[in-house]
Amino acid sequence: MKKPRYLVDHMYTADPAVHVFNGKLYIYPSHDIESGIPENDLGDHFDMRDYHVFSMETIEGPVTDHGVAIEIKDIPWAGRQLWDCDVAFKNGKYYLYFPLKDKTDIFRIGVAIGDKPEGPFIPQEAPIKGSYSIDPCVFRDDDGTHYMYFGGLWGGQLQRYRNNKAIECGHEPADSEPALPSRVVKLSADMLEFAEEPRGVVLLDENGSVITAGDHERRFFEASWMHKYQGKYYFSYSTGNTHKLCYAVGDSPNGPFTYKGVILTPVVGWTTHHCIVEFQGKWYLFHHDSVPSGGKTWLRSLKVVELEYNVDGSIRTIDGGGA
Ligand code: FUB
Repeated sequence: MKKPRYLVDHMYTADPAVHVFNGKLYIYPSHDIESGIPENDLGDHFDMRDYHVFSMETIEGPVTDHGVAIEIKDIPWAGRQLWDCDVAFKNGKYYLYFPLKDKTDIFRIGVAIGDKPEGPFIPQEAPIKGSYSIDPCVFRDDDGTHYMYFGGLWGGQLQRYRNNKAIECGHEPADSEPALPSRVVKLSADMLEFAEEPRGVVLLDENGSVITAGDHERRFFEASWMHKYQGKYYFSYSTGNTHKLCYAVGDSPNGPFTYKGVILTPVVGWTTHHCIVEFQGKWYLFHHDSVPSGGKTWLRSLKVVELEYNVDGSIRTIDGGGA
């Protein structure tokens, strides 16, 4: 598959997290809707209220919509805005991790449990203790340990935290200071808690220096994803206001990671978001753009394209088709 393929045309879908469960691909996207809320830098226009789960038996074959897996009205602590989610499997249960603003308009990360990959998922009474910000991605390492990567700037509220504590007045560091990092944390054995304090995901440049806040072409913004290729850990993310998907490689799930390049150049639409998954012997990049909605940034559509590596393990850059 060399040309990107749109996956869903009966609703708007974004922020894919994709896993292989029981030999099939299961897609966990955000469900974009027309909320009527004007676009702003806080992302109020992304006012999503439920998640649908999709599956595919082959990459070229039909995409099945399994319907609503969980709704905001069923989440006891809900305020508003169900953003990018992810799902992990352990001991016969599926765990859906989702960011949602609580009743005080602070993003927290919740967890809901299901018996099947397509749900339904039953939410816990309260968000994960110590959780904040958005875009959880859960990665299972070969030893069975699960790690969550999370965080996002601006509307994702990451600039409101230092050392896992809320600060009085959220702000980004000065341009010459280290950029605010994504976070990584080991999950507890029951998958419902953080097993430790989240740590910063350190991104280094080619000289071993920490990427700075002013380096908007390379610094982390949101949309963390982790995959392992040939024994190396590939941390990938969006640069937000420069609209790229980039990656950095390391030897441990906790990092540090050395910046390696661009996976996807900008797409049509402000946000870019992705996941990388191996299926039936090939690697794929799932992502989104706003072409089908005529460029409306809050109405996005899922796509998939094959991802290719060079022999040295670097990823071949894909053209996103945007500006
Ligand atoms: O879908 C809302 C937000 O837009 C996501 O959480 C971000 O990653 C961006 O795609």
